[in-house]
Amino acid sequence: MKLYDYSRSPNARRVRIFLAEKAIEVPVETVDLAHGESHTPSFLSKNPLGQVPLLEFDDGTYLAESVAICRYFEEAQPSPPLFGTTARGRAEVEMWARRIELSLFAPVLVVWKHTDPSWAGRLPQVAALADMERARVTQSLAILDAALAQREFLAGDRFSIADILALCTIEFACEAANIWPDPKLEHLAGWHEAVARRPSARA
Ligand SMILES: N[C@@H](CCC(=O)N[C@@H](CS)C(=O)NCC(=O)O)C(=O)O
Repeated sequence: MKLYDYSRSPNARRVRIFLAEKAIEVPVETVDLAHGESHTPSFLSKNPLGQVPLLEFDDGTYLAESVAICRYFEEAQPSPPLFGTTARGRAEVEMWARRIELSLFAPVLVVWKHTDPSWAGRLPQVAALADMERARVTQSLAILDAALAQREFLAGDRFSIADILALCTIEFACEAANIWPDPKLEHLAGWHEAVARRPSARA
């Protein structure tokens, strides 16, 4: 088994943190996204989307999509559980994971692509679109803060993949899109401090 990875990829980091939480070690091969290595014919034959993370199995087959890769490891090694433990708990994790993907990560990506100089030659950057999506990010962060006023972790009293997705997204938003959570969101700040202190967050 092998994990195709790139250190600066927020999606690949999700898998690295997930594996660290479960203390699973998988050999890693770095794909240098900055130099287009995910778009070589060789890599595209593994993942036609040209993206990491990508998991290679020993039989020569592949699994893409960060959450699907995490799901595979959850089933292969259920402990500690990171996708919830009860019918309601699993559904809560799914709800928050969807919200992070669609209402936080997606707009962060738009802001990044429409403001970062590295994208300038690749698409027509639209400042108004970036502003609109930045407002969506602000709204989503406030929703997370309100949720975290009620509980220790996003989906309840247990750390889950929803927290991993939120952590990777928020730190990517700061580093890549220059969006910093308002310090007045004190529940979000407290949660961030706690999850960033977990050893897995260094992954
Ligand atoms: N939905 C995919 C997204 C994967 C993705 O967008 N990966 C980025 C790095 S964060 C990538 O490989 N980009 C290279 C490219 O698209 O050329 C997942 O969750 O794994």
